[in-house]
Amino acid sequence: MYFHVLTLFPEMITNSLNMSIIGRAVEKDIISLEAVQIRDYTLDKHNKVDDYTYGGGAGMLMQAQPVYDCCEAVQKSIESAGRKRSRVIYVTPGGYTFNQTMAQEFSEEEDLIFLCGHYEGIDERVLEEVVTDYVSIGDYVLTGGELPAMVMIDCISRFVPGVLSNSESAMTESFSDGLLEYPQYTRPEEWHGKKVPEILLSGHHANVEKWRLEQSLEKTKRIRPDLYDSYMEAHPPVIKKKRRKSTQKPLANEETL
Ligand code: 6GU
Repeated sequence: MYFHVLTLFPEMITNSLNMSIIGRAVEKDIISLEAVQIRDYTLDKHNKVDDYTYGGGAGMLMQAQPVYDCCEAVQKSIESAGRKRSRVIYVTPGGYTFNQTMAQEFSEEEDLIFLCGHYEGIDERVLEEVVTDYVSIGDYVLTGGELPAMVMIDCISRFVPGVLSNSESAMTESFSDGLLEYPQYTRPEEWHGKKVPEILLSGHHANVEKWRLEQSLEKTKRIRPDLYDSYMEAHPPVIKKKRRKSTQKPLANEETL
């Protein structure tokens, strides 16, 4: 999978996503990460990429021309490599909120272009022409789109085959089944006077699984009642009815029927 990040601060991208699991995937050529300097595409003789907003108001806006030419150059390079034009994600607090389902959907693309704004944003006219998806990472405001782009690239990459090792994929993680993760422990058995829950030392696999599910349910109900309600809707509790033999004494209220 090919990620392209259009930004005024390419080092933010290249200096951060070169480590750990994502760094390993880049080394192994499972994903490729290219940061493109938007400023390199300005036709302004002073290399300017921003200007005041029409109608007034604080702050500067990124101009249409460098953003458009930068994005078109990347699209052309994708097409000349024999791949189809890419979706373009504008990283903005004014977009749809990113989630695990969107990450999975994006991971099925061969290329993704992330457009990172700075200053007060980007001229609306170029957004209308190049952007296919408007995506935010949550209800708070950051100074630029680079961190959100990195968050999304990290999350999307986890769905790309070969990025996670078997043990990394097998890990039961928060959101993978709609519940928050249960607590986990490693050696030593006692630390700061705190003991590892007895059941985890029992070797009784079924009881361990039952305990973990209970822990997940309790934690989700407390911290994320919204997720808990969705989970319960999708997994209604199974009520085992006791089958009553016809020879048994009728129920108290049955005689009145
Ligand atoms: Cl995608 N961009 C910026 N600048 N701030 C944000 C955001 C995006 N998502 C949440 N806050």
